[in-house]
Amino acid sequence: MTDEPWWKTAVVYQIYPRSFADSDGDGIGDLPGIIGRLDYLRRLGVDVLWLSPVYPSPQDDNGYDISDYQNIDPVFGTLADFDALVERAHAKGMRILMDLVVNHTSDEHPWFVESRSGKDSPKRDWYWWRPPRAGMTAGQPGAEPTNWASFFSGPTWELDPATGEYFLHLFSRKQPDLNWENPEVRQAIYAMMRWWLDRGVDGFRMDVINMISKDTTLPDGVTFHGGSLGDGFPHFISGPRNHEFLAEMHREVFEGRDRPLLTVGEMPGVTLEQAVEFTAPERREVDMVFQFEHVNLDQAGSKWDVRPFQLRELKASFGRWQAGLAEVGWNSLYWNNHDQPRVVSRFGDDGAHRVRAATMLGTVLHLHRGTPYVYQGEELGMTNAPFTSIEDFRDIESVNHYAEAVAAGQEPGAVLTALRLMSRDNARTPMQWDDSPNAGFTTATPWLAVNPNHKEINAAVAVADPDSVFHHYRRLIELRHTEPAVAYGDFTMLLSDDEHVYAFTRSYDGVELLTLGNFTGATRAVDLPGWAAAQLVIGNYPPDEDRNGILLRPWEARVYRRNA
Ligand code: TEU
Repeated sequence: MTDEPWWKTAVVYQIYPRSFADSDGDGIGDLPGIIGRLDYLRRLGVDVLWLSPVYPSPQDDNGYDISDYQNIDPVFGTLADFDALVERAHAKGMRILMDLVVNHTSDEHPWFVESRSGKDSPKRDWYWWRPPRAGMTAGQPGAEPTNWASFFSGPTWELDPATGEYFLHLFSRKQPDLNWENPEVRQAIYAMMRWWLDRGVDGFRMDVINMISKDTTLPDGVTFHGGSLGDGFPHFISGPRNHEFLAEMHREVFEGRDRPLLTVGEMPGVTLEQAVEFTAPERREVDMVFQFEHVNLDQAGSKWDVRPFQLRELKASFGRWQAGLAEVGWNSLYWNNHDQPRVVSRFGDDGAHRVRAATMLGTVLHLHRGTPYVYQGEELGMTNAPFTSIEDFRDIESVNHYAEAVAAGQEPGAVLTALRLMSRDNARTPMQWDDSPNAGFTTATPWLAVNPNHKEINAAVAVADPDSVFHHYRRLIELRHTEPAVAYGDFTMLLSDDEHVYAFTRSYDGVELLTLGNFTGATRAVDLPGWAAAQLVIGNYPPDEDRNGILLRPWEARVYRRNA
């Protein structure tokens, strides 16, 4: 298997720098804070560290609004700190992945400042400027060039009164979309990417990289519930030149570099068929994509319309992606990131069975075929936060949604209930290092409150306890490194109609692995003859003496191994 890419046996750990470790007592995490925790990460055994954005930014969307692509925001440190982080991480055998946010910049980026300075600015065409809708005047309700709704509430167009034109922003009005149709834009981005690779980074996680090619005719979208805003998705997701742009980026940035690198495209709304194309090795676009199907299963319409999650649907979704990317391409595997609520609260049990549920979820995910991503705190079984009022939230998406929904007449209590379940701030509460007042994250007041459960749930306690979520994740990562069937094995879903138990096999080179996960708090019998006597390679309970059948205890996970 020596000709397989290195990332097929790798596990990535995502750091949200703002919430990871604060070294200078300003309540916000920083690069020296990360350096101070590298030994913890090495102990966990991860191969790659992906940093959410640390570039200079007005922080309207916590750094996903970048005002300088080639520097570090002072709140996180300096370029020297960054170089030190790369050097120390490399010395400890871990690679560094940068977040690449090039669908949009900050409105404070010099490119946009220049672009908005006038209609004849040489950079005018670097962004999407359009006059008001035909027959309407600038500023009139509905005069926006399209009816698209932005991700963070309201329309995707903002009027610039000085020139009477609108600019496009799929996210906040402080995140204007770059115009990838313009080759100068693309070349500027590629040059910046080469600069980071020359500096020693090992690849990029590419933010919403399937939104960079829009339908240039900018059609209206179908309106939502008879409202005035419409769905722009079909017009900017995986658009006509998306493949061309990524192949060009590959040629301009990655080709000919002999170091092992990694590219992962974050792609909301990507279909399996598209993912095959984006990740087919001979097309040279990206190594793997983040898809969203499994994290949309508990949503009825918008993300705030939460509905109960069905295990059968989760299995059907993962099963389809496993099969679809079996021959060509590769999966990313994740439960969590900085945009998703905590998985143990979402698909597990964050009460009495928290440790078993977290370890079961980790086992099921890590035994799939693909590259697993661990989001900071997931390896501790960190939970959603007990937000009590809108003042507790910081995320622009949550804050804007609350204001818009309440203004539209929704009951504030109901809006808060949905935010408590789905807000991105659930993932962003500070990392829980110990049981001290601010969880060892900071000596100051943290930018977002620490979860009070850090008294029980924290890294110090977990590292000292061999049965903790931490050590279970460590063993899962080690298993991927040592058991080729975990990395390369063929995947077969079993018991696809079972509503309670997740079951599948992996097989490779005469070895077969069976993974079982009980997604309930009740005991469940599993009827899979021939397995009870196989070798148990990992589990989250003490081994069961009964070798005649398999009876899974609440939230139990087991991985068996046998020769095929
Ligand atoms: O997110 C892209 C994205 O579409 C979602 O994950 C988004 O957070 C969610 O749909 C909102 O409901 C990426 C980043 O991960 C996210 O943090 C940024 O806010 C966004 O792009 C803009 O850069």
